[in-house]
Amino acid sequence: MSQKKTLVTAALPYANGPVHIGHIAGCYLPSDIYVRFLRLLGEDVKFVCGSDEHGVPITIKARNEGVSPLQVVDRYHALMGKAFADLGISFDIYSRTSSDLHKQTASDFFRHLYDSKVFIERETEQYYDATAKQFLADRYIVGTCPKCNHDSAYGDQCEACGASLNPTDLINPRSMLSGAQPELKKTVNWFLPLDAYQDQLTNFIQSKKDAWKSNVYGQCMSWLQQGLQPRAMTRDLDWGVPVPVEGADSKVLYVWFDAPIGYISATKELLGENWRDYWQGEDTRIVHFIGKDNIVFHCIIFPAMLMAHGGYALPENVPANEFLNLEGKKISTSRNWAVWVHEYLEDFPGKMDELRYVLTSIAPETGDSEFTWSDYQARVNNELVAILGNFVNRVMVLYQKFFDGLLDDSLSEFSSDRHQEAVDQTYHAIQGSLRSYKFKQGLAAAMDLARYGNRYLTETEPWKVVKEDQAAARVILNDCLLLIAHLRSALYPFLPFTASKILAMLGQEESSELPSWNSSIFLAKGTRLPAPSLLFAKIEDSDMDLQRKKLEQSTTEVAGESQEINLEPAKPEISFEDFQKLDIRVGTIISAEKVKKADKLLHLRVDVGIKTVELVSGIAEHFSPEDLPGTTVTVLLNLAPRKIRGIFSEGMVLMVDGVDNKLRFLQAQDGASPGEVIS
Ligand code: B3M
Ligand code: ZN
Repeated sequence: MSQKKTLVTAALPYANGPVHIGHIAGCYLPSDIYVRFLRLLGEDVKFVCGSDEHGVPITIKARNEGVSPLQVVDRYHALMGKAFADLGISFDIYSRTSSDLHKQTASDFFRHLYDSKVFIERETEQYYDATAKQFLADRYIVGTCPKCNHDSAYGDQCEACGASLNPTDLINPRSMLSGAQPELKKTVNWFLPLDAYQDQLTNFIQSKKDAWKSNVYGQCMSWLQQGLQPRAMTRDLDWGVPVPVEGADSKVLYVWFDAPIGYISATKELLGENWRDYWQGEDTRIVHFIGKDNIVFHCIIFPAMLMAHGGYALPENVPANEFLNLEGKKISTSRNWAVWVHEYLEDFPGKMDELRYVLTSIAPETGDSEFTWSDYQARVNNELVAILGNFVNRVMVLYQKFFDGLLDDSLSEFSSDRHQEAVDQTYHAIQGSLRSYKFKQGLAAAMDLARYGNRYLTETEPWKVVKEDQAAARVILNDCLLLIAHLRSALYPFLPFTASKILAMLGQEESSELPSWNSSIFLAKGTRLPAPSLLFAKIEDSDMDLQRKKLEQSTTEVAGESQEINLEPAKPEISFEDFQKLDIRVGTIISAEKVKKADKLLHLRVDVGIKTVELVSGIAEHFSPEDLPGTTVTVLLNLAPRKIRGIFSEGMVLMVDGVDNKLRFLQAQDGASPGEVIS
């Protein structure tokens, strides 16, 4: 029988922002540990990933920045690939879904289902922007939330009350692209009849009841219990893989159709024709590492696509993690509340394993968890420095001091079985943990071997023994050297950089070979250990203060969670004549007072050169009246007067309505005098 093959995939991150520690803890670190471990065991494993370069998040980012989607994905693909590599995430390939090979693969896959009459062709009504001449993705439609009246809810969700919406639920919908009111227009799309696979999928998921994590299994069963519905696999968009059907010119594949096929394309790019062994062979196992928000796509929709196609293996496991929070808040790319991997590595050069260690120790394996800088510091100082680093360093220093760092005999076996038992026990525990996707537990088992070493040193006190009996001291320290050599193997999946430092400390050449797992450690007679150096350095309080400050200073607070669009949508076009109708002038506030029984309103008197006007302005929550006299402002003068709380307001003070929810006065650069005109 041929050896079992394993294909490990890690979720393809959207190429719309850099990689942060939440991504790493959720998906990339556990998959990397798993793969490194299988490689140690000599298994036939391939590890694929790449950038997810289609989908609306990319086009929104491009729009916000005023660049093309391709420019966005090129930038982030490079940045993400480098961050992963720098942190030792050892993909066999980091590919991308804008590659021709991928487009062809996804297109062929779709065409196969299309030709096999799998899809339902269905006409639906979708919002269309007649000004921008395109159909609108849900995220491109804003309007008033029917549940809470928030006036800029998105077509798929209201960020204010959290309601999940359909675009047609919105009151007074507007297009983000042109500001125009979108119209409903008929369009044809191709739907995958998930309901037709309901039984097959239920059997598949139920067969995983014991093997899969309970959060993953539970989520799948709840989807199945609600009853599956056909789901559109094409979209009326212009960024994505074109739909390979005649007449479908302005349509692309649904991003969640093409993205998982990205795993297949990446395998093809890596292996050529042999890709089939990992996807279609008898002896293959596929493991998808993902975050919890991707469960349904990997456990229901992608398997349904594979079933519909036929000939593919279904995933053996989908060990999804929960979310990592940061200093008490949800990590957010758009609010810049994140620790970015590339910035971490700039601020803490060489400390890759410190981050890997902490993120594995706190991985959100069974529930959401939290990263704080003080916890990071405590774990590095109290565990990596005080336990692991301390053991290795003590042994190296003593060996140098007593024996000049020279091995006078070859080492391969311990002086006592109890050490071998401790080592065997470590390997066994790590193996058991990692086979069942318990990475924290595996790392803890490896660290226990360092604890064992420390205890052994403390018990035997070779620094005392050496005074009476050199040979006996050497026996103790030789045992310690062997323990350290085993530690290198045991730690390798988790802390690969440390593993190679240890190798050098043992006087061994760095080789391209992997450490051995379980046995056959051999240190040759005559080996000279280099001068001792520290494995880890203490993290100072001042560094942590800097990081906390950096986080606070760089975040941009906006109302609502995880908003990808912070800006108001564009408004419909107006003519120059329309603009010329506005009488906008510089003014100076003369006096300001609160309007009685109105928390938000201030009564202002403003000198606008040609006269003094009375204005009622809704800025009381942002400014104290006593601070305002003398402030230069900009006033729209010819707005029809309105009576507000008994006061005639003769115009409007123009404000900048910041994404940070702050109001700022619009002021002329270098100052200006009352009455001067804005044109
Ligand atoms: N890009 C979602 C995400 O980054 C998506 C994963 C695709 S995996 C095929 O959260
Ligand atoms: Zn709402």
